[in-house]
Amino acid sequence: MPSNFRNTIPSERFSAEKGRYVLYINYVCPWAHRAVIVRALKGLEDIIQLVEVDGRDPTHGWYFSGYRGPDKDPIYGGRWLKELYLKADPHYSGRITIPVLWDKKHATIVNNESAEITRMLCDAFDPMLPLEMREVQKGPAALIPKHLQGDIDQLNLWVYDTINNGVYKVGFAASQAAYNEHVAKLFQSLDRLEHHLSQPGHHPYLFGQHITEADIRLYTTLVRFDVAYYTLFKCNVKMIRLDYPRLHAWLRLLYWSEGPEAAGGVFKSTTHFDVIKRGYSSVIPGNGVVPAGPLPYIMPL
Ligand SMILES: N[C@@H](CCC(=O)N[C@@H](CS)C(=O)NCC(=O)O)C(=O)O
Repeated sequence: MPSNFRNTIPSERFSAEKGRYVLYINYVCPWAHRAVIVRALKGLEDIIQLVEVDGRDPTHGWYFSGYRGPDKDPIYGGRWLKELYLKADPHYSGRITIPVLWDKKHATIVNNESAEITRMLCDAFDPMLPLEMREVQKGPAALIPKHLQGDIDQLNLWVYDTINNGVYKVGFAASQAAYNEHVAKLFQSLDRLEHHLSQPGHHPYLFGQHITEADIRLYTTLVRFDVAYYTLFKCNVKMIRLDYPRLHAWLRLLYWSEGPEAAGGVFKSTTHFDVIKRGYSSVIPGNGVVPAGPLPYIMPL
């Protein structure tokens, strides 16, 4: 029975401590990208170590390639991410996925579910941050303001099912019928978001004047849409840049933002288009040739 690494910080076993945890990520991955953005927006760079796992082998999974990121695990010296999973649970037989939030103290995985890691990072380390960085202190500018939590959760739910995960259901559909079903749901949801952004209190960001967790979760999928999912995952009914003016404006606002709301430009600095294009080209059956366009990868503001 595969383990589930679904622990929480803070908890009795996993207290919030500086220098204790490591976030293993890859820049192709939209799930890892969420956690990377929240870590930066919350100013957790000195509190949680970030390690890039660049290589992916079809048989053994993620490894430290040395091409991007280190050529071995900086904590234990291993070559494969799998080694960390097996250290955490010698009987582990599930998928070896990123992101991984690792605890150096107990030498184990705290959590490997991006939605939970992302949510945790929003406030778990707040007691060690300056007052103005804490969720409670930020009120309406918090990543998950109290009064919006229900709305954010609700939006996250259908965005996850039909968009974040939806693009994968389309891209890996095993039959025409499955493809037809999921591609229809994907574009219905994008249409719904386009409408959402036209409603009062729902722009420039999804819930008004401030970036919330919902924006971050949607961003990591939509910034990959035109450059990867449109061609490589056959999500090609419409393009964000050509067919969704409000979503396109929202996407560019986040990408190009260099103000304090984006921690000086974290959306842009963590979006590596070449890595994304090469990564998705290699997971789709074929010869790995990377498509040239669309150019530019993201339009100016
Ligand atoms: N539910 C997981 C999914 C993470 C996930 O699927 N990550 C991909 C990279 S984008 C992965 O590591 N795949 C490796 C595999 O499935 O073998 C999460 O959101 O954290």
